[in-house]
Amino acid sequence: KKEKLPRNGSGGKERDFPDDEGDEPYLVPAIPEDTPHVPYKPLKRADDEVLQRSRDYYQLMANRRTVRFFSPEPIPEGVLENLVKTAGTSPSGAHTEPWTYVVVQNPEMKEAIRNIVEEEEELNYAKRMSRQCQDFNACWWLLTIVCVSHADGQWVTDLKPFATKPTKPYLSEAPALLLVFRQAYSWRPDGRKRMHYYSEISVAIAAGILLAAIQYCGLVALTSTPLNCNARLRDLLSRPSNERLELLLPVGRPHKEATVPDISRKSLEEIMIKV
Ligand code: IYR
Repeated sequence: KKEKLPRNGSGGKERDFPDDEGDEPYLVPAIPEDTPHVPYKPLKRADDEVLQRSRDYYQLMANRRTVRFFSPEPIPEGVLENLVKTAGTSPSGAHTEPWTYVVVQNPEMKEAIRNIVEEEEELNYAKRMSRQCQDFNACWWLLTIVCVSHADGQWVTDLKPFATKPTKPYLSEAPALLLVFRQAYSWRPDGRKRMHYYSEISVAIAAGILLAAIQYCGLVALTSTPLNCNARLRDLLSRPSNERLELLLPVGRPHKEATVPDISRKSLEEIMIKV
């Protein structure tokens, strides 16, 4: 069999749509074609109740904040399971459910994750997010001659109000870490590759539902997307090569002295346009 080349000129980069297996001798959907369609009759709510619930839910979500200081108090039994089940209700391309949620509560494993993330973040802050790296992309030849310093770039500067640092005590202090992996594809029972259409947006929606569930039950999280940690964390957690770490959420209760930056959100007028 001839080796397949990327067909859309993407140079083999990851895309939303995987190559189909067009030269397979037969095409059978991954979910049976004769899947019955059944009535869906959720509870019908009156208009005023719909309005009240939309207000209440907005209030609940408006109180969500990204928290960087955690209390070590344990999470009640069963909560993490319910949160993951809720994230698993998310819609996904062709119902492929392209996610794996790794829940870490073991202190040694949290520490091992922290070590990897801190090591990479040292490099991120000093190099990957720094001026040297940003300018290097634009003008590598000049920089290699005149500049070897690690001056702060725009990225590091833009993060200053949030007081983020390469050291991440919350990774060992929070009672649980929830790592969201995206499956770029999977395998069917017959051994063929199963396409995961729109896996990126599917996992992003699931992450939003997960954050909302965490807020609803009264816990807090830190939405973090560690840069350049994928391969090492995937290996540490024994995840397969079709999976990619998209999100690392420390989850728990805020430390009693936790603070958050005093920032506000855009107004409705700024984010909504009615046509
Ligand atoms: N991942 C780094 C840097 C960072 C980047 C963004 I964009 C943030 O909103 C926050 C942090 C860190 O976790 O420190």
